[in-house]
Amino acid sequence: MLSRRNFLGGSAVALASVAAISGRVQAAGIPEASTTASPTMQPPLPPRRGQDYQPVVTLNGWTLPWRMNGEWKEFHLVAEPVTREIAPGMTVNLWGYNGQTPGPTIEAVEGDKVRIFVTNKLPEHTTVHWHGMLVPNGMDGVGGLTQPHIPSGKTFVYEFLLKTSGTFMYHPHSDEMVQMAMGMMGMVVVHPKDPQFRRVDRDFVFVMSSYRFDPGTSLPKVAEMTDFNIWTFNARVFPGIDPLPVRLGDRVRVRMGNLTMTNHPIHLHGHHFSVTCTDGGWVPESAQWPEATIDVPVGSVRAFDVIADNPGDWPLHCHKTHHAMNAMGHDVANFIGVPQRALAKAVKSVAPGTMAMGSDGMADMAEMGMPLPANTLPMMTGTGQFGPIEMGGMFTVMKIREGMTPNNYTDPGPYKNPQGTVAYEVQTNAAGEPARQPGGGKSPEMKMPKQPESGGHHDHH
Ligand SMILES: [Cu+2]
Repeated sequence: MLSRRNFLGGSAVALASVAAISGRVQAAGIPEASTTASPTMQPPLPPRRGQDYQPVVTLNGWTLPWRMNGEWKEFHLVAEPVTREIAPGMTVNLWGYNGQTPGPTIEAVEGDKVRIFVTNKLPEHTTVHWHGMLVPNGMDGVGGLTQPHIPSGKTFVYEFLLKTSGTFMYHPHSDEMVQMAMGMMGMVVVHPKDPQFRRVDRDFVFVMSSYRFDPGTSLPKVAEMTDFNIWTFNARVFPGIDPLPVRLGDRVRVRMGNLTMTNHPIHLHGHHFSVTCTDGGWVPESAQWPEATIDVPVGSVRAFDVIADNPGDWPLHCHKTHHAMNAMGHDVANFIGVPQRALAKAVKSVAPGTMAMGSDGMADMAEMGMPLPANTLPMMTGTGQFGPIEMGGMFTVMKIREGMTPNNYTDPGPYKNPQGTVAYEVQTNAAGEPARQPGGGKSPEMKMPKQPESGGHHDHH
């Protein structure tokens, strides 16, 4: 069974007495903790040895390097305060692992024995829970219940055998409300032992998190339970979220964890896909059905597989409109249908904070006299090749292109639509009315079915 024999790099001497281990020797036995503070997507980490697999790419993130120690795959997580750029223009103070939040993706293979060192550099105790993973009870990371909390400044070790492949998450079960609201989370991807099982060409992963930042501040309100205003994929919002560059014809997997306090219906344009994996394991093919939107419940993982057979720039986003936008007040008055330029000006003079909607879009809020406080983001933003995109939050783009080289994840730029395949403007008549078929619109010839005088049911013939 799993033993601690290899804790000091396989030295049998170490067995003599645990008490004899000096801090220095113990430190030498701990793998170096890699760290990065960059929100730039790091290249996938291919397996150097052991079973072959297609490594995942973490949006605006990275995979934690490991080392082999005998038959153990060793990782080192460091829980610590971090800064995170949510998108250019907004940088916040959060907690995370190894230099950023979310923590690095932990990637391994079914059947691996993993040893994960966790060093706590937070100002309070913590633990790491391995969400969805089939571990011995004492490795489950529930502070007080399955282990003592890891005190500030201490290092604990988790050791377990990866019994099943799939997509999982990690987060504290220790002052959970505060620590998860502060961004303590990450993803675990366990590849199947059989490299051909459900193999894909590109494999993306991210975790969804939400925060309440009052505009102009850089610390989230950790006691907020419902009224969040920053909705993220991997602690980034559009247009700060990496696109998903894909080669035309690739089989693509997108693995999504949800550690926010509400569900997210994630929608991919231009394709149909199937959910192939949850945090409970692989979905049998006989149980899959085609979808264009998949709801990711709270505390769950959903992964879908899609054949990228439709070239273009396809949004991948949460379908709750307030999750595809950024901070700022949402309780703005609605004057849609009223000529707004003049009205907005007049109303704003007596009611500051009022803004026009439904006449000019939200792209030019600054022009409409809505100055942004420091360190926040426009509610709807981003620019595409045809103009403002007017989105924020949980929104990114799958960019499907012919002939992209495998393992190239650089942004290919805007899609060059073939001639004649873009929605276009038509000429209208002098009155400004679009041309309609004769009789259209007024429908004088159209007869409505006669309602029986007495009401009740319709008369069908
Ligand atoms: Cu959502």
